[in-house]
Amino acid sequence: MMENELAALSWHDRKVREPLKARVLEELSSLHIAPDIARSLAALAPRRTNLEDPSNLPLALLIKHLPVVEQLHTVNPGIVAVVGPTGAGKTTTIAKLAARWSMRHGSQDLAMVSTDCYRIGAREQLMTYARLLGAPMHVANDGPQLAKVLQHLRAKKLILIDTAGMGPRDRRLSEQLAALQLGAARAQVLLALAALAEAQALDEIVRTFARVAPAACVLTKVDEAANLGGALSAVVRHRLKIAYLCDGQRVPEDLHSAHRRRIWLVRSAMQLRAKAPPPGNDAYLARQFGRVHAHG
Ligand SMILES: Nc1nc2c(ncn2[C@@H]2O[C@H](COP(=O)(O)OP(=O)(O)OP(=O)(O)O)[C@@H](O)[C@H]2O)c(=O)[nH]1
Ligand SMILES: [Mg+2]
Repeated sequence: MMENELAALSWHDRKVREPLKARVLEELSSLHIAPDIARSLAALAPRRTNLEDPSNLPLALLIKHLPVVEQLHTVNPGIVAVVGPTGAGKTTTIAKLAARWSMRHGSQDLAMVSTDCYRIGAREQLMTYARLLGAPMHVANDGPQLAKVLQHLRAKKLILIDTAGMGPRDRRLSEQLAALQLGAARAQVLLALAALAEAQALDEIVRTFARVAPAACVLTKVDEAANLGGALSAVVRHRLKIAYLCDGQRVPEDLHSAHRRRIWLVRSAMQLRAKAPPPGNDAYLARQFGRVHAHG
């Protein structure tokens, strides 16, 4: 009890002495941003601000430090593999990327590969999109087969590899990631992260898939998330750049460049706050941020 009271006192003191930083902590917490990320962003807050409206500072900091891929108009040519947990939107993202590409360049230089030999219907799903776009679709069951398929497709400018969805604790994941490393070492890996997943789950996913060194992530299901704090915290914590945002099932309309949409993303996080009650009442803030101050 005494500890709580001390934390409350120290949080109150902090609000008086460092109003801007306290404001950042308060505002970011209300967006469900994790305390460690709120703290590290608050540390970057100036003592004074020349912003016309200082209440914009927390969001300005978040927008500034949100890792996004900057030079992205559409997909870069090459080999792109999309990995991630089950149902994160990998195949749909591949369909969106493929459709975007073929709208710009036609489908003659495009191919798709499925390495999903686990889920019934997974290949058919990709095949349906490939047929619609008039692009070839190949399958590969392991690393050597994947290498062979990619060799066969070497003249193509964009090859999109769809992988089987597996959670971070799935024993087969290691096997699948090894096959990808062996068969498609040159592939740029995109990690599909569903924004609606829980903060801790997202964190575990990012840590597990770091093994295949994702170049960036695709934040999917932004339209379905109750709050965006978990997803935003995970990408900032792991400095994982967001390449694309997906906010619906439509192919390809619901795929957007994250760089162009970063302000929109932070605004969406704010709008969601109106719907979901924030955790940031004074007792919560004192517990999270009071003691840090008390310890210096
Ligand atoms: N609302 C919404 N739904 C999406 C989005 N992206 C994908 N979906 C839907 O989510 C479901 C799963 O998408 P898939 O693309 O099959 O996911 P996956 O990661 O390939 O799934 P597995 O291969 O089974 O691991 C489908 O119904 C998609 O239409 C999105 O951004 N928003
Ligand atoms: Mg799939």
